[in-house]
Amino acid sequence: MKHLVAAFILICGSVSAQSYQLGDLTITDAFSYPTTGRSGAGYFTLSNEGAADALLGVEADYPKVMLHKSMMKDGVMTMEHQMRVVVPTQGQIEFAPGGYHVMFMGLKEGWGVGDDIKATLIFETSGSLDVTFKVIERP
Ligand SMILES: [Cu+2]
Repeated sequence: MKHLVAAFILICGSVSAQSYQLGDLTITDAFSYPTTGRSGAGYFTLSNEGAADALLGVEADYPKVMLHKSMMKDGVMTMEHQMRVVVPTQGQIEFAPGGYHVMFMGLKEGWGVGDDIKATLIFETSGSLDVTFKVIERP
């Protein structure tokens, strides 16, 4: 019976089922898209119930991991390295395609649907939080 319940959760649970808590911070919807290249991006929603904090970086088992922000500059989509992403007091920030994202670089092999990308988010005051980015189908 336990097995049946687990299977049911696997099939019906959306990405949002998994959330991660660190003090007043909550991470939901941590996901990535499949990639065949040397880099991949991670996305999530970050809610803050308390005082302002800042995301300083991400650690993972890849040669280079950075916080990036995609933006239009003179009609060209560019990515800018972010040293510090502020998490406002009782606010929410979205890491999503076309905006903030975690950039994983130097991948040896691509990511496929169902892969788990493990990473640690480093916050200025709250400390560090382990999250898993689930690789899901591109919409
Ligand atoms: Cu990027």
